[in-house]
Amino acid sequence: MDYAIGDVQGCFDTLKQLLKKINFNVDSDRLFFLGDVVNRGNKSLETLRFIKSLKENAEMVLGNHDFHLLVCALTSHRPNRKDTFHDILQAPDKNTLLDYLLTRPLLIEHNDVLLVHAGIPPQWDKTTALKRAKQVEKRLQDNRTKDFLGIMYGNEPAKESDCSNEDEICRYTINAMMRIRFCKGDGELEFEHKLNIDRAPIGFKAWFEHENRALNNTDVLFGHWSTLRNINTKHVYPLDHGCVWGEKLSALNLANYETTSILSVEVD
Ligand SMILES: [Mn+2]
Repeated sequence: MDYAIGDVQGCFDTLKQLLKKINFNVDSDRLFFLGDVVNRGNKSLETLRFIKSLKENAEMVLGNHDFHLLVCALTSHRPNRKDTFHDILQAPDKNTLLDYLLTRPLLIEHNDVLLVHAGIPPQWDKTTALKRAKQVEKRLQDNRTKDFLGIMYGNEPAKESDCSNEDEICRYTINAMMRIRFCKGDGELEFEHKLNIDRAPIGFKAWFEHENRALNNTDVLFGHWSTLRNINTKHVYPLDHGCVWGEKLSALNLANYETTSILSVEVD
């Protein structure tokens, strides 16, 4: 069986319980993690080591927290007070773990389903989304990764049409795929608000609510937005169920779309 799993955020004990509940078999099952596998929770190191150890039986897309770890580990950018990935930064196998993250995709196409951490802006069809993701993946893997990571933070350009060079297109792509919640119909991003979906800033909607979305008929599985529940948009599956906030961690069976959830077992 193949499963998509929402944001683990270092909640390794809850992940183990969830895998027990779905009878995860390392020889026959595959796990697709929707990003943010590290940070905020207590066991980022164990979580990342475990996912890497599954080799071809696990895949993951990069989330904003995974990306933040890379930026803090490989540039002069310092972690902030809320970050809990110091265990990885001090680990003897730090470099192999970082290399593992650097070679992860931003977007996975699995059968006809797309898996991404935050979302896909409305103006992108599948070909464009895959092309943009590839552009960033290539830069993360070339020999100037550190320079690249050093200039990828920032909310601008908010609009794809305002991008004037490849670096700006990559920054827009990273912001869109790893951080998007609200945007305009043309894909203009908005990062001031982390509000619930019913309180979109004026002129903006959740990225999947735009009627002109190019991917309206493609199943998209994503994490990142932990307050989303039971939304009415077809083909859109939010799977961050708030594990790190004491709520649930969920696995979606990709064969039948049944969701298995477990309440967080993390202790502060
Ligand atoms: Mn996230």
